[in-house]
Amino acid sequence: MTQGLVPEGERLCIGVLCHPTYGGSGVVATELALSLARKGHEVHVFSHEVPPRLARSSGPVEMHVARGFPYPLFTSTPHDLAVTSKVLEIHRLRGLDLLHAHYALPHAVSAFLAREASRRYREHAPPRVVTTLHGTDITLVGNDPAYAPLTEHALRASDAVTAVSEDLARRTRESFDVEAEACPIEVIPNFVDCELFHPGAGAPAERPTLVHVSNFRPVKRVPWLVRAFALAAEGRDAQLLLVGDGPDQAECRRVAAEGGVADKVVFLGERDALPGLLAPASAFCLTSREESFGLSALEAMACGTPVLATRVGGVSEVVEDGVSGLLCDADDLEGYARVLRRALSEPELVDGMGQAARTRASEHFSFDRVLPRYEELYRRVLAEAR
Ligand code: GMT
Repeated sequence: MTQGLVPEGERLCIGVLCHPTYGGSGVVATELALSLARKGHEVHVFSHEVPPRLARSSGPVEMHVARGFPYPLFTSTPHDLAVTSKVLEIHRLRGLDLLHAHYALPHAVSAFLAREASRRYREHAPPRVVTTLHGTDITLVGNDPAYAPLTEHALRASDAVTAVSEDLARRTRESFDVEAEACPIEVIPNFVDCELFHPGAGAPAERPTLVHVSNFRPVKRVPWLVRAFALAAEGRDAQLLLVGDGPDQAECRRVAAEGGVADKVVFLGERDALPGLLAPASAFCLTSREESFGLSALEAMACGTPVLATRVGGVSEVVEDGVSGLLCDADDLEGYARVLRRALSEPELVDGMGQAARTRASEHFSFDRVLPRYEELYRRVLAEAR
């Protein structure tokens, strides 16, 4: 076993497994894959669809879309098996040094299975497995009794595990027996492209504007945000832009109508042009019940837009209360409405916090700061196997 790192100049062959959604884990996986490829590594992305951020990029990664096929015996099509099988096929041809699984389920399991299955190939050493935990893969899905034993096994069997915040690492240790293992959970925060997400993007807003971006799942509590906005916007010229789509969208429309703000809440649906929507806003709103990090909040901060959020999970590791945004208890609807009112009526406060937000994003979470931490981890994990 070698101590230290695989040399910096060595070109690595990396497989990235991720969900092809607008959600943050797919964004982080895609941006990481693209930057590694731009640095000269051979990068293969595996998923059952092309992740949206990759679809609109001309970056030099190889995308492998692997889908199962419907068969009457299956209640649902097992795309995960097709993805795992594709990883094996590419490994045999190209010799993947490392598999980076984003979101524990099913990807850490797929990567583990691919690594074990590849042991019988003689052409290449089995790939090492790095798993990155993103949030609900631990807090809502992975720790559910339906999956917990397999999640725990996949974490223990990974050659390294990272979490996107200290809070998520702590919750993983609380939920699973992983601390005894040789590979402790390393915290590597999410990152943002501060050139793409920058202040001044987009046309100036015509009225005081709040913005929210998510997949409208119940954990995001977007109807709660609309309720607070209805309290805050009464008698004011203001609008709430809702970007994204998902199961709670219809409920949001109902709450907006009930609260008398249907004409002040704009449903934009899924959009790619985020900087132009985030930068002109007075503030970004995030009212989740659980949030391991809040990548969309970080993207807003990089645009110089302060964040008004509930104090949950790892959010306070990203947004400093009173400096780059304002935080509020998750069950305090009136308190959150007061925070919204301040953002809508105190432009100096918004400007100051917006500048602080941009500084925090670029000094702590820029691409250039975080990417080398993943590369160093890869080289360490590979050196351990040699
Ligand atoms: O759980 C989700 O909302 C999906 C997941 C994803 O795929 O985007 O989001 C999690 O990962 C993001 C990227 O690391 C984090 O920024 C989000 O905070 C996290 N979501 C939650 O913890 C609710």
